[in-house]
Amino acid sequence: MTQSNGENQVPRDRFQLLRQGIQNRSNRAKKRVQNITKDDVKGFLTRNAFVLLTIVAVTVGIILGFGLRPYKMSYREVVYFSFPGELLMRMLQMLVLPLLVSSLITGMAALDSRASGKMGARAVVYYMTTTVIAVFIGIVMVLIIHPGKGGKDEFTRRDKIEQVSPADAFLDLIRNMFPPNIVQACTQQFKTTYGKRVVHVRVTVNDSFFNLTNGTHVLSREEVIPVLGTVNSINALGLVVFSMGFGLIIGSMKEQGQPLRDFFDCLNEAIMRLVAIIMWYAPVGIMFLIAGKIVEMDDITQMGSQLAMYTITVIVGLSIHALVVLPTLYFLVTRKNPVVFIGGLLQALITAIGTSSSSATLPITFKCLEENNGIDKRVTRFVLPVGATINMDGTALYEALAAIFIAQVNNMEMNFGQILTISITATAASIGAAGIPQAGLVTMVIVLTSVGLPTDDITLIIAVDWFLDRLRTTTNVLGDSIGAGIVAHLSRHELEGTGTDGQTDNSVVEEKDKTYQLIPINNEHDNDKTADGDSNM
Ligand code: 7O9
Repeated sequence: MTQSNGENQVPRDRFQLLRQGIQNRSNRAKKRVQNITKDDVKGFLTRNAFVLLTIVAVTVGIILGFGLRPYKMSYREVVYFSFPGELLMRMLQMLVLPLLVSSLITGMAALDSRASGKMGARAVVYYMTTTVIAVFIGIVMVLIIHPGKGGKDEFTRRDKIEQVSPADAFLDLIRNMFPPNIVQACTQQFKTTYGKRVVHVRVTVNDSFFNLTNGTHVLSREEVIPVLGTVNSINALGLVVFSMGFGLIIGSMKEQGQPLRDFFDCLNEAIMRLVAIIMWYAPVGIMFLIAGKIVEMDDITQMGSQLAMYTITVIVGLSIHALVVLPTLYFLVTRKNPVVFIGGLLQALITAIGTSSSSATLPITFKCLEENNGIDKRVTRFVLPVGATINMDGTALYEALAAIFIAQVNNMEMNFGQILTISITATAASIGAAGIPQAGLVTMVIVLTSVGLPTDDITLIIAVDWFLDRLRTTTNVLGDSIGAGIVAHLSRHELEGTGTDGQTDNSVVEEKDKTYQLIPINNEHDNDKTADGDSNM
C-alpha cells in the first residue's frame, strides 16, 4: 500500500495519496489484464487443470448419478457402471504400499535422530490435540442438537453384530505393530477369532445321601477360546513401525547406508511419478465412483427424521472441525492464509470424498502438499504416512457422536463419567483403527461396550454410514495435511540446517513445475511478450 505514515501531512494530502495509490493500482491492474496473453491463460489452465477437471468430474458425476437413478439399474449393471471408478481405487491402492514404505524410510533417514525426534514430538502433540478437540466437538454437537429424541420406534433394521472383546482387540493392535513376517504384513493382519474347545473335567462324586453312583466321572463341556487368525488387509501399523526403525538405522549408517538411502529415495521418486500419471485418470475415476454410489444408494427420502437429524449433526460437527478449528489452528501457528493452503489440497480432498479411504488418497495428498503447497519432502514423507495410520480426527469425532446418539435413541442418560469413557475409547479407537482388523465396526463395538450400550444398535446408523464415511475421510485427510503444514512450519529452522542426505536430488519435479508459475507483470519492457497476443487493446 502506498500509505504515508510520515511527518506532518495534512489529512487532505493523505487522502490524495490514497486516491493516487488506488488509481495506480487500478492502472496496473488494467495493464495486467491487457497484457494477459493466450499463454498466460494456458499457463493458468495447466496449473489448475487437475483441480478444474476434478471439480467438473464431481459435478458431472452427481448429475449423471441422479440422472440415471430413475432407470433403476440392476446390481450387475451398477457393478459394470462403477468399473472405471473401481479401477481408480485399484491404481491408488497399488501405490500405497511402496509409497508408505519408501517415504517413511527416506523420511526418517534424511533426518538425524534429534531432528526426527523433535518433529515426531510435534506431530504427536498435533495429533493428540486435534483428536481431542474433534471428540469434544462431536460430543458437544450431539448433546446440543440431541438427534436421538423419541426412542427407537422409527427404526426397523435389526441384525446381529459380531461381539468383540476389547482386550483381544487391544492385543491384536499390539501384535500388528510387530509383524513376525514383513512380507505377510503387506497383505495380512492378525485378528483374534473365537474357537471352541472341549474340556474334560474329572469330578469325584461322593454322595451317600442321594445314593448316587460314587466314584470318578469325566464331564465334558465346551469352552470358547481365542484363536489367532488372520484377515486380508494391509498391516499399516506394522509396516510403519518397521519402516521407521529401518529408516532411522540406515540414516545413522553414514556412507555404508548410502546405497539403501539412494535406493529408497529413487523408489519414492519413481512412485511419485507414477502418481503424477494416475492423477490424469483420477477425474474420470472420481466421476464414476460418485455417480456409481449415487445410483446405488437407497432412497434418501425414506430416511427417518432421527437419522436425518443424526446425519446433520455429524455434518455440522465435521464442518466445524474441518472448516473452523483446523484452519484457525493453521493460521495461529503459521500466520499464513489457510484458504490458500486448503485450495492447494482440493484435489486430495475431492479424492477422499470419492474413495472414502484416506489411505487410498495418500498418493494424491503427497502430490498436493509437495507441489501445490511447497511443503518440504522430509516433512511430508515422515508426517503423512504416520498421520494416515494413526491420526483420524473425523473418525474420532464420529465414533463419540454415534455412541451418544445410540444412547439417546435408547433413552439412556449418559453421566459425565460415561461421556469421559466414550471420549477416551473413541480417541483410542481412531488411533488404533489401522491396527485393528476390520476396524470400522469393531472400534464402534468397543466404544459402545465400554459404557454398556447395546452393540446391535450400530445397525441403526449403517444406512447412512457410506455417506458420512466420505466426510470423515475428507476430515481425516485435511487433518493430516494441515498437520504436515504446521510441523513443516515449526521445524523450518532444523530443516534449513540439515538439507543434506537424500535430499539433493529431490527438487527435480518441483523445478519442472516452477516454469508454470510465470505471472505477467505490468512492465513496459516485456511488450515483445504481448506482441503475439490478441488482447493488446
Ligand atoms: C478413512 F499408511 C497407509 F496408507 F499405508 C495405510 C494403510 C491402511 C494407512 C491406514 C490404513 C488402514 O487400514 N486404515 C484404516 C482406517 C483401517 C480401518 C478403518 C479405518 C478408518 O477409516 C476411516 C473411517 O471409516 O472413519 C475413513 N474411511 O479415513 O479412510
